Amino acid sequence: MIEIAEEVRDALAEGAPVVALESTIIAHGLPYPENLKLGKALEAEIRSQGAVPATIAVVDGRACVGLDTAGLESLANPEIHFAKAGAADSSVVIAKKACAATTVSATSSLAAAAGIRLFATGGIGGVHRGDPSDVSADLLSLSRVPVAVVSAGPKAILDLPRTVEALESLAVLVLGYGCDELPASYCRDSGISLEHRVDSAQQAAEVLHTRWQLLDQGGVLVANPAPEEVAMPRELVEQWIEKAHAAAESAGISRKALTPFLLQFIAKVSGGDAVATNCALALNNAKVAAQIAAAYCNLV
Ligand code: PSU
Ligand code: MN
Repeated sequence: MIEIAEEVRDALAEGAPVVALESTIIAHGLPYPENLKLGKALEAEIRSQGAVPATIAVVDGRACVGLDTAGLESLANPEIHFAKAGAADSSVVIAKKACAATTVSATSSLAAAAGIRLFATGGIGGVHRGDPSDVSADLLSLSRVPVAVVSAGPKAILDLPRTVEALESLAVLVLGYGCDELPASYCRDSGISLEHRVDSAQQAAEVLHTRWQLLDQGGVLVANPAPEEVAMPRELVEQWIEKAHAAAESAGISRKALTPFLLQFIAKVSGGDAVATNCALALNNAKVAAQIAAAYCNLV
């Protein structure tokens, strides 16, 4: 059974806004202690917008929707092992009573099962560069579950044109949030234009309401660019990404380990700047997700 924290359950029962948060970004996407700081700050940001946060992870086989402080602390602790679980892995880690951080794909399935519609993260997975067969399960999950993921677009390390094509094939709606160009996590620009744009939480909520209540369709990527003050120039980020891929190749890293490896490499080579940007954009996504959740609640 999914364990929904009392506060989250109460909010859902009252029709109050709830925002889901993933745990892989904390366990595998950021170094300690920045990861713990971010985990707490994301929850605080959602609360300050009047919504209830629900960080999702598997703890000793319990599928938790809403973690307490101790849960967040163990997730962020580098000495406690949390596996990285995508949607396909969740049943195994739950049945084996293991601990796992959930990726966007696993988190969105659990959020949907709990009745949560809005979900915030940093950047989503997609099609990897150099290996178009390495496609994140994030994309298929988004196509299936009626959840809106507010992110700063796909991660910059990915093959962005192929990622956008895949999203289109899977009928995932990509909504630019105040932008006409696909943002790519650290960077506000990608050179890829978007067809659909909204300019407020209210407009976004109206699209979501139509998509789910009228059309019974699947997930949405709300692409919210990193704030200007923290966004990084594309040329600089591209240099890091090239180095990161070369390092991954010579170390023989692929598949599931690839994304964490690339992110860790970039965190180091940027002298911590990429970590600061990733945290700031994730916080901005949490804020927008909470605002959209509030507007959505008023429509249903
Ligand atoms: N965004 C980040 N850091 C992360 C992730 C996203 O800034 O660690 C995680 C998310 O959980 C996402 C996952 O679902 O990376 C994608 O991994 P993969 O490419 O292996 O599917
Ligand atoms: Mn992969």
